Amino acid sequence: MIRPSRRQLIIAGLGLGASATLAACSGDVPVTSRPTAPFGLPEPVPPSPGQSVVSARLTARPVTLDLGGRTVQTWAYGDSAPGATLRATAGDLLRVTLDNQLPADTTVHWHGVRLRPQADGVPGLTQDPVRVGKSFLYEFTVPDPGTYFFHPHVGTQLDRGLYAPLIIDDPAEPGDYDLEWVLVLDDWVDGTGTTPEEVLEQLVADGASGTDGTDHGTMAGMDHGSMSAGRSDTPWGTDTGDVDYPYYLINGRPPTDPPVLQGRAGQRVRLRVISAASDTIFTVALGGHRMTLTHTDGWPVRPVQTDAFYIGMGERYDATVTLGSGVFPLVARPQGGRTGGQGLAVVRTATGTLPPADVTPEELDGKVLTGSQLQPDDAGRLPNRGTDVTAALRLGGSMAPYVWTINGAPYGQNEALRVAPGQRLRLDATNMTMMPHPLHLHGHTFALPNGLRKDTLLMAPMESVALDLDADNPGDWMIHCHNIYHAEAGMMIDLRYT
Ligand SMILES: [Cu+2]
Repeated sequence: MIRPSRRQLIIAGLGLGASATLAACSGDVPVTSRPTAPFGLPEPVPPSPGQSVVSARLTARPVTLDLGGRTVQTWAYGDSAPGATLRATAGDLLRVTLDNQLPADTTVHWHGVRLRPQADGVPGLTQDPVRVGKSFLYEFTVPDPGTYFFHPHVGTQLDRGLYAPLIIDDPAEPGDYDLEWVLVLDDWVDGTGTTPEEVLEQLVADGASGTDGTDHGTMAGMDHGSMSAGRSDTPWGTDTGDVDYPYYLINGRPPTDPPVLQGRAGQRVRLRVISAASDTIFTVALGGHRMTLTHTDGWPVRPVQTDAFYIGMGERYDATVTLGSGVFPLVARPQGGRTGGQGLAVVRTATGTLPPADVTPEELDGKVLTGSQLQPDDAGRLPNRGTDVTAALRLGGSMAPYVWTINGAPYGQNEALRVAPGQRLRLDATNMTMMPHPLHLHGHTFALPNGLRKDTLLMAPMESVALDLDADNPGDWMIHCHNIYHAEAGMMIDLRYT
């Protein structure tokens, strides 16, 4: 399962040596443990005058899923992965009861939403874990329209089937499209002879033994032949992930049994593309079409046409397309030398045969955009003002030992970043490794140097970028890599208000 031919990562930070050696000597799993303060129940939130309330119930439970003829045991919200889409309008109050029917503690994190900290779903930081058989009420106002999703913030649970879209409609939305398709991308391993927890244990064990990853065999019986690893000129380097997944899914379906999206030629479609992947960067393209990117992470951008775009773990992109006549592959091609094929959905506006599972739309070799190349719409910019305080954010780590760090130490050993209410904080973020990392910020957005706001930014190997955030949401928050294995192996840090 772990990739057979991987090699060492570069440790560029001198400060890394200490913690890495520590973990190697102790032989401990370098997964961080958080203090367990008793948080009790969050204060109830009465709706403000005129505020609409959207209530929902979310049952996290073990399920059996059919991946195109192969059944897997996993955990999901409700009966399916992704779970049912939760939908509200900007300004609404959400009241979502999580019913934990899993055999493990869990929480829900509302990824990208600028919500009150009590609802952010980080056990030990914002709430107690929701115990087996218990429930928890998440109450929060959703201030910003956009494409979001939710998932647990416990261990590697995200890499099971525990995720679902959260769509926040814009009351001022011009609605200049006929159809809307929500597409959730995922890399899948759970129930194929291993679990995400075992994958992490294996990564840690391989790292501790100093060996390169070993191929633990069996690739789930799918053979897509030797698909090209993709372009050689991507910004992400050759080493983009740690796990060679047997399946890549779109809306829970494998490419041998893809979801079919029905439309009519000439219709305008809004695509809302969400990456629920744990360890995979995808290139997304729709054969026979150019897409116009309109939003990333919920924020509007100056519309730009492209053949394809990259999407990292936790990122979201909205695009519009005008449908042609025929049957078209929508492909999510994993970056790096993955063997498990690709994600596929089929767009159908006329009769015709389905594309093969390993179809390669020529758009994959065309213009491919990434988030940092987009220009913000003026409505989405942070107001112009100076920086009050600056902090470094250095991403480091290695495969052997399997320890990932921020500011020279894994989570629990690194020092929280601090900010006072009302300050503008500049994060001088540097990726000191040869892997890309999707950097995710809770409860806020960060603005790139061009003003574009995002909550999840894919940082290329050795990339540096200045990220500004306005400290307008007091509480205790996290900044972390959204590669779930990196996060669990330490690539997280707290952001605390003073
Ligand atoms: Cu990472």
